[in-house]
Amino acid sequence: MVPVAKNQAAGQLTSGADIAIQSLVNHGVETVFAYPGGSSIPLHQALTRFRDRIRVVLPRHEQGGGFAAQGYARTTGKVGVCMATSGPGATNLVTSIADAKLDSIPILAITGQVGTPVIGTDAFQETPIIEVCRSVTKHHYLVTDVNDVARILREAFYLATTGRKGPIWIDIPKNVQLAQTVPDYDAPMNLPGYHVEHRLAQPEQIAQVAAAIKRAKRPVIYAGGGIISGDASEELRQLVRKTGIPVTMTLTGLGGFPGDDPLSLSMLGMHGSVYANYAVSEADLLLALGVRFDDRITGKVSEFAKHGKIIHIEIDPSEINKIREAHIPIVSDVKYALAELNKVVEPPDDLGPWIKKINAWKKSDPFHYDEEFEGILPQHAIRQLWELTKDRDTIITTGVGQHQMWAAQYYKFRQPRRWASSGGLGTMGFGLPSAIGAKIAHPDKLVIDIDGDGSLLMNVQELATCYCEKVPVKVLLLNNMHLGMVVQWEDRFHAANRAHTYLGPIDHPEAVGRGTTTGPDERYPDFVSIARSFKWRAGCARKKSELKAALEEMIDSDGPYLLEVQVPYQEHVLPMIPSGMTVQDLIRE
Ligand SMILES: Cc1ncc(C[n+]2csc(CCOP(=O)(O)OP(=O)(O)O)c2C)c(N)n1
Ligand SMILES: [Mg+2]
Repeated sequence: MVPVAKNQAAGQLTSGADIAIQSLVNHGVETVFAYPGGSSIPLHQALTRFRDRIRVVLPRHEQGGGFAAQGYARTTGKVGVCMATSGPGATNLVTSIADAKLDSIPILAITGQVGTPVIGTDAFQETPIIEVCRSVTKHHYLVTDVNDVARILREAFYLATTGRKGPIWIDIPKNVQLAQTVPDYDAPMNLPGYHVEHRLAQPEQIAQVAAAIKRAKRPVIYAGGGIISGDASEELRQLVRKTGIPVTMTLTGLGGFPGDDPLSLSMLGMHGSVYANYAVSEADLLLALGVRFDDRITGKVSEFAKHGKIIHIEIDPSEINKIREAHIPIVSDVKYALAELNKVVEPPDDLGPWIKKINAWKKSDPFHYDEEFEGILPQHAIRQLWELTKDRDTIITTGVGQHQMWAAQYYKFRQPRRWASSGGLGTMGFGLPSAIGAKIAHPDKLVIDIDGDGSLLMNVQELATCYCEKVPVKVLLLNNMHLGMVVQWEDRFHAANRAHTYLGPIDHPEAVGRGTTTGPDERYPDFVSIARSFKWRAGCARKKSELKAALEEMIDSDGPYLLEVQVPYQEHVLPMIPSGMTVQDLIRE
């Protein structure tokens, strides 16, 4: 039974807007990231009637609201809710929804729409947003009847959180928000063809997997975001305890298994560890768990794990055999499948030689950088941050670029849901707003956005949200004054020809690749002044000797704090397997 809220007596005529917000309350929503406008005013008015149960956070850009909802969802597993008005408000949300789709993050986007009588007339602030978002959502609704609001909200939460999770978009015209009806919050769902409850591994499949593990000589687990979103981290740990099989993780799978465990092979793929890529390439059995064989993982697909038998456990049947054919394909909830497997699995007969080989690779080819470098290298800054925070419950978010890859390499996550980073879409601007959502969900945890200068600038307006909404996140800004990741590709594949990747004034020599030093002394823009004008505390570290104290000051500060660390732009993220290539083409230096 859904409890009837105190401001809605049973059987009472209620507006569509109030029904929508009551439905959020009924589904346990405590925070909504919402930016208002003409078409969503009734929804916002309704939100004020639920002040005691829902906190409304006003982002400074709808994309920021969408990413804040994602930070909330990624670090809790619950549905993140964002809201915007029609037209530009709705289109500003699109990127964050597309981002959630590719990483299977449960998000609910609610938008106001122009009234149904004028839909299709190019009315003021009309965009056919359901047409726009059709292919970047798991499902979407244009609500045309107030009697559908409660049912659709119910379906939306069910769809977002079951099977392969993902974003749902509900577009509610203003007249539907204002229309009244007697709501039925228990109205039956109407989802023909959606039967995720059947996706469970069968006993004979589990037996096949157990037999394959028993026979394996060189097994590797390739664990993805599905381990996190399927809450299967504990089952994965148990499987490793029982079998001794080493684990490599995708970007979105980090924390699914402890990054500093001796059996962790760290990240796999383009910027993954040498040893993870070697291990997968030589494996005779690859256990692919909650993964989708993304091209940043596989490189040249025909060469990927080509000596091994592949077991693919995945909840979305459309991922099975999509990129790489599996010898044992299993459509299942991964938590269930691993729990069943753990009941019967036995360790392979002798993993000794395999583990020895892996340990030799780990020793000869660890992640490394020039520790003697006199300035601050970004890798060094992240390793220091890890040293200083590893024993605290810390959540890390990132922008997209080199700093993101170094964060994935050098910050060792021990627990799931402590890492929020845009994997599939790779969206710059993700770091700061997602940190806001994470901090609101976890006020007691330390939340740090490790960001790049290009990425931070893309949603820099969210500095205001942090200050005004009292959300004390930290930003560790690795400022190289360049779009570092693109610079790296220019250096490697385009003879270092700079093509609009310098973020300073165009008359600087760096703009055409003629800078000789580690970059201009005076950084542009002045991020410390920017942060301070948003009433953040801020500091800057240029010298290696200043770094530790500067990080400590950031970590220990009570309010929002931005630490700019000035780093050179010449550094490359290594190792690197160039796009579409193989482990034989791996670049080390
Ligand atoms: C919205 C968006 N636009 C463009 C890109 C392409 N891109 C990927 S990484 C990158 C550079 C990022 O620069 P910065 O945030 O400073 O990080 P750095 O690589 O310097 O650490 C760019 C432009 C992107 N990923 N997202
Ligand atoms: Mg940069």
